[in-house]
Amino acid sequence: MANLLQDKTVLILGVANKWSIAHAIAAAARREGARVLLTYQGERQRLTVEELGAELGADKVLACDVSKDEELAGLAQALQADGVTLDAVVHSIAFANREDLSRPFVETSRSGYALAQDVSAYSLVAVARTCRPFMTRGGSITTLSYLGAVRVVQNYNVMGVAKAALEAAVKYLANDLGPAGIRVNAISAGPIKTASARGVKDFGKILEGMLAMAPLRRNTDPAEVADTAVFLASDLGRGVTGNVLYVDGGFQVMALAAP
Ligand code: 1JT
Repeated sequence: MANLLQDKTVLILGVANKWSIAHAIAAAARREGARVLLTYQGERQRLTVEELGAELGADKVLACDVSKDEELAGLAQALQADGVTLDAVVHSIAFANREDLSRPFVETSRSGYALAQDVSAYSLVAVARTCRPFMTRGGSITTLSYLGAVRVVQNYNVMGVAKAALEAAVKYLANDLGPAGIRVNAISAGPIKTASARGVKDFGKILEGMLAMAPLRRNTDPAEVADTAVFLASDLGRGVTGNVLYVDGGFQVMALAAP
């Protein structure tokens, strides 16, 4: 492609392994000539992300558990110390307790609800606030969502409610940061077999249903989600903010599948 991110620095949060959507986004950003910074969650993940970062040609790998204010402050300190200016930030982070993605939604505990909201939705607000001082040329913040935010998808449950909050946060952040030239958007990806999804009950059936119903008749490839993230991070996306872009083979428009 055409060096769409030449001379840009992109911070990517959420690389956990090579199946992570964030990993595909990092690879696409590098392909387009970006300088890439990665973060990892906790010491347990450090070596893995450092190795992936080296393979990807990432410039830096920084600590940041988004559920801890001290770690967000630490990230800011590290960016400050390196004199970094950020052009784009990708937030590809979510968490919920396994049992909350299988039991009926009505059974969700207060603590399970709060955890999903904190890690999956509030963290975008905290990351935006942390990164804003480094986005002095303006830029782009992109997060990842899923259709369960706006429709009932069996078992998505507490994550659906967290993604609904995330998509609303995208709009409020777009309004706050727009005057500084910072755009905020979400990509609503079709279901992808990441490590997080692997443990989900009946995930294979979700992928099969997608294959049968989506206009493109195939599952979502992390690389096509990554290319949309590149578009949003690049100057090509300069007029797009406060939006949710569906990268799902068109699944979202369907009501019933063709016979
Ligand atoms: C999390 C998990 C966030 C799985 C996720 C997720 N966002 C999308 N998926 C995949 C998925 C999961 C379910 C689903 C459809 C897609 C795992 C735990 C951490 C947060 O249900 C139809 C349950």
